[in-house]
Amino acid sequence: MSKRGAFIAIEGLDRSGKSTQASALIKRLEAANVPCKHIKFPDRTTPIGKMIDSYLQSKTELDDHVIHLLFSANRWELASSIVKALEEGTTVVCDRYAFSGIAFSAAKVLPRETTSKDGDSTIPIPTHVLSYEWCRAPEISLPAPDLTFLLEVSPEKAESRGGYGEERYENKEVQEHVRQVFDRIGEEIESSGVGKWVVLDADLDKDEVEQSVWDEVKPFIEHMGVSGPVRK
Ligand code: T5A
Ligand code: NA
Repeated sequence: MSKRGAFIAIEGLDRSGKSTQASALIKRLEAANVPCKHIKFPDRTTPIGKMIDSYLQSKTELDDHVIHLLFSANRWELASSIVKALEEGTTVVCDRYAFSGIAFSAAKVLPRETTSKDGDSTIPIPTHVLSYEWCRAPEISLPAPDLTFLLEVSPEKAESRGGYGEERYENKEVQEHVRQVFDRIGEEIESSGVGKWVVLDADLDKDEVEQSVWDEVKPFIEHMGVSGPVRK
């Protein structure tokens, strides 16, 4: 049986350079004659994607449960084509995936924080709108990445990069909550053994990050290869 393609996801906070790195990785794979395909979520071109786009630009309001399910449905629209490509031997590079879906939704907190009294100081307790488990449920059984990069960017660097702040989740508080959920997801992936989770410092120059990505991907594709069925 011929080798299947690798499923590689690039995740991270807003403006961490995911799209830049996904494109760079595709170029490197093409140069190495590895059959590959570049996909991105949200895919704003489908009817569901258009609803997501309108929500992200704050042109429409949607219940938090509804937008979460739309993001997930947007992935399910492409799920069978991802499996098909992998089985045909094509490596798929995915710019954001289910981990963004879980992290951004589970990070949502009510604007009014509950407080608890500790001596003289009041400690804010964030009240989450959607539970982690609820956010994870619709993502179960989607094809699972073999390798996921989490690009870590500092708030200062993210803000200095073009266009930051134009869309709904692009503010410091949301991003900090998202960072915490990404850490939890990374721990779960590492302990489950399904797929590899690699955290990279995305404050560095584009070229340095690109090299770090390639240093992980190259041996993965050449030596370890990807065997067995697509994992879910
Ligand atoms: N979302 C997404 C959910 O809530 N649920 C979901 O299920 C999914 C999939 C839009 C929002 O949707 C949320 C998360 C998001 O808030 P998106 O369409 O992926 O998601 O967002 P984009 O705006 O396309 O992408 P980002 O803002 O996340 O940016 P990227 O892709 O991380 O960054 P990139 O590569 O476009 O770079 C941004 C700028 O920085 C420069 C680039 O040249 C560019 O100008 N740059 C660097 N500069 C210096 N040093 C580096 N290392 C650099 N890397 C990039
Ligand atoms: Na992007």
